[in-house]
Amino acid sequence: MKKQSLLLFAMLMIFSQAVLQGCSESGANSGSSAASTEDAVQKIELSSSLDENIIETIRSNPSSIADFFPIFKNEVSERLIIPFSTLSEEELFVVYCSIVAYSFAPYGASVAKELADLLQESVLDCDNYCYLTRYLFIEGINKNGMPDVPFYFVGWDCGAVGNHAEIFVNINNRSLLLDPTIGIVALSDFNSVASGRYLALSSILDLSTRNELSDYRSDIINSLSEGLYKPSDLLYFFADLETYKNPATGSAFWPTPGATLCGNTD
Ligand SMILES: [Ca+2]
Repeated sequence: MKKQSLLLFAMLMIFSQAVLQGCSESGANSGSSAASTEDAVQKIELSSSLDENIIETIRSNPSSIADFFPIFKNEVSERLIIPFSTLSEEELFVVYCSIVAYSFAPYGASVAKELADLLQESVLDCDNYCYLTRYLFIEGINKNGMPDVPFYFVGWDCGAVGNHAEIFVNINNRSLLLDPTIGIVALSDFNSVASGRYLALSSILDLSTRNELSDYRSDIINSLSEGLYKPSDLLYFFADLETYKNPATGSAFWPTPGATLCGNTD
């Protein structure tokens, strides 16, 4: 009996990790309007601030992200238009950390959670990009003296964007959505996204540099702009990195609509 209980516990933990770490595209919309709606998204092709030597320097010395931030600021500041041209220094730094995390590795299955492991991964997926964004931000502010700000790690499942992780950051009463898996940022808050409010395409900034996941990127942009996220898509909402990395229970026990109603946890 004891062995059976242990086996069941082990299976639940493995299953819950799979749910937490997954980034399925299966639930994504195949909206044909996505290609046309992307035209209004602010798209900036970054080059100098994501130079390969810079990324490798940050990989070997993460706190150096603070030193390279001015290059990013110079590259985007003249090109951003309303509303992104109003981003503060702190908001721009959060955006920079998310796009550096995006730049570290292409998309693929990963279970890494610690900074040293994340830095060496050859591929990353949604939750790992979120961990890395937070780590890089902490490394950066410890060096440049910027204030810490709340990061909210949000997981969705079974809805418009499938199994996916994103970050909401609140700075001076304004919220940014960071999606380092696909290299986009949106000026929106959790309640607006979760309740399916329409979002102006001009409030979405595309800083992606890879062609991978282009259909999924279009699906997420379409889901944000058309208000296709639903409260019942919520799988998790973690307010700190450590709890996000090591939840008190496996996802099969989470009292959220995404965990309770989604077929993944049956
Ligand atoms: Ca993962």
